[in-house]
Amino acid sequence: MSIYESLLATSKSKGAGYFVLVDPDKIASDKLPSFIEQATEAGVDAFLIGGSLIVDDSFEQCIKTIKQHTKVPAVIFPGGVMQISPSADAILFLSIISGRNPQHLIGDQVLAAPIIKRIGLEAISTAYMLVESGRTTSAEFMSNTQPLPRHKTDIAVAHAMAAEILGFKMIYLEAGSGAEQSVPEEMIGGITKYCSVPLIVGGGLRTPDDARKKIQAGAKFIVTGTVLEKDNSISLVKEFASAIHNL
Ligand code: 1GP
Repeated sequence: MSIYESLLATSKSKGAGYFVLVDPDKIASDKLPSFIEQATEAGVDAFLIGGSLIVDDSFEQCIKTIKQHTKVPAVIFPGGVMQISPSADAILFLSIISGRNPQHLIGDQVLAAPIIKRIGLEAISTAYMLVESGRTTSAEFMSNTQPLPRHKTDIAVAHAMAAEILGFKMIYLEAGSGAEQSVPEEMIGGITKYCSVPLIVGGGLRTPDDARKKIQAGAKFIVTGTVLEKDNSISLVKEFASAIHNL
């Protein structure tokens, strides 16, 4: 079974899936092993690894450490073409379809594809849709794209329809890491009403109740990152996992 199929099966059996984002720049390497082990025990369904800016060479080591300490899939969520590794289980092969920057629509993908094919890494084609979230996020600034207006559900739905017709396997509806406001439930509901592509929702989720609302609106996977970075709080991971699973 592919990682993609196993993630879908997990989401189906648990009601929704819980992904924890690990930014190698934001967790101390000596804290990573115990965080991964405890988060696995708390019920995390996959670890996403990546960041808009990775300023040291910790990326490869971070994936290796994660693989040593859990059987839960380690999936690259690349902030750029340098973030590809044979040590991971899969990569979200992203195209920023909310923007009109050709580099992020197809340019980076052309650079990355031969590497991914050569190393035999499972690529999960993912339509990445950035949504306006109150202030400029790193993803918005670094991708040099304009996010979708947060109150224009019809525009977001049309983008998601295009993603479905183009054959993307996932849609990642993203407010941006540390976003002031998370993605509106109305937008999630609009997209899932018209599109059957599994929806990942992340950015600015601070409480288990925030996550619960996104699932009730139709999200199949939830991502948290920033909220866990302060003290790598395992009790909070547990609370998120129980809010997300079996609603
Ligand atoms: C960012 O969606 C992820 O790409 C997670 O966002 O860091 O705000 O949880 P947070």
